[in-house]
Formats: sequence, C-alpha cells, structure tokens
Amino acid sequence: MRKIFYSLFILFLSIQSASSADQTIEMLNKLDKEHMVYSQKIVNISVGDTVFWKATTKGHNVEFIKGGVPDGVEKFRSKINKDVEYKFVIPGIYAYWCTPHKGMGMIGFVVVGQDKSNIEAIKK
Ligand SMILES: [Cu+2]
Repeated sequence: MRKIFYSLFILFLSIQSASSADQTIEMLNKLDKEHMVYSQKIVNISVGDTVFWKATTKGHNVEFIKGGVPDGVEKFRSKINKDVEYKFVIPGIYAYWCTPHKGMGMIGFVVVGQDKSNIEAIKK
C-alpha cells in the first residue's frame, strides 16, 4: 500500500508539469531497488497521443482501474507478456495497474491534456 500512496504523491507533484508527446513505458521486474514497476509512474501527454508499454521483462500487463479513468472510457486490459499501445482520445487522468502485481503496487498514471477533473474519483 505504501507504494500506492507514494505513486499518488508523485502524481500530485507532477500534475502541473506538462510535457507531451507519445511516450514509451517499460514493464519491469526490477528498477533500482524497486520490484515490479513501470519505468515511468506518471506520464503527461496531449489528447490524441499514444502510450507504448514494452514487455521488457515478462509477466506484466496493463489494466485500467475501474473508476480510475475518465467517464466514457471503455475497459482495457492487455495480454500478459505482450507489448501494448493505447491511443488516449478522452482527456483526464487514467490510473492503471498490472493485473498480477497490483497487490505489490505495480501502478501507473497517464495524464491526458489539462482536464484533471476526475482526480477526486481516483483518490477513492
Ligand atoms: Cu506486473
């Protein structure tokens, strides 16, 4: 759980910084001292940008968290061990985790555009 709070903390810090372009995130068993992590916990992109997740090490995937994405976004869960990409066309904050490692805090956020209005829903 600590790791999840830490990720949320980073999310709030980064929410002002707006860089944008397509992003690549690696799914990893180990990064520095952390186990089971996405190489970037938060990315900021513009509406219409694509995020690529690379299955650098095996056993991971990407699953949007129920209630953790903007209204109107459909369920999304990628296959384990597979590279995956997603084009973000609805603005807002997207929280996702790795299905097998969500209990270990393998979680990430994509901030799309300037609309942060679903932040309260995500805190829950
Ligand atoms: Cu994982």
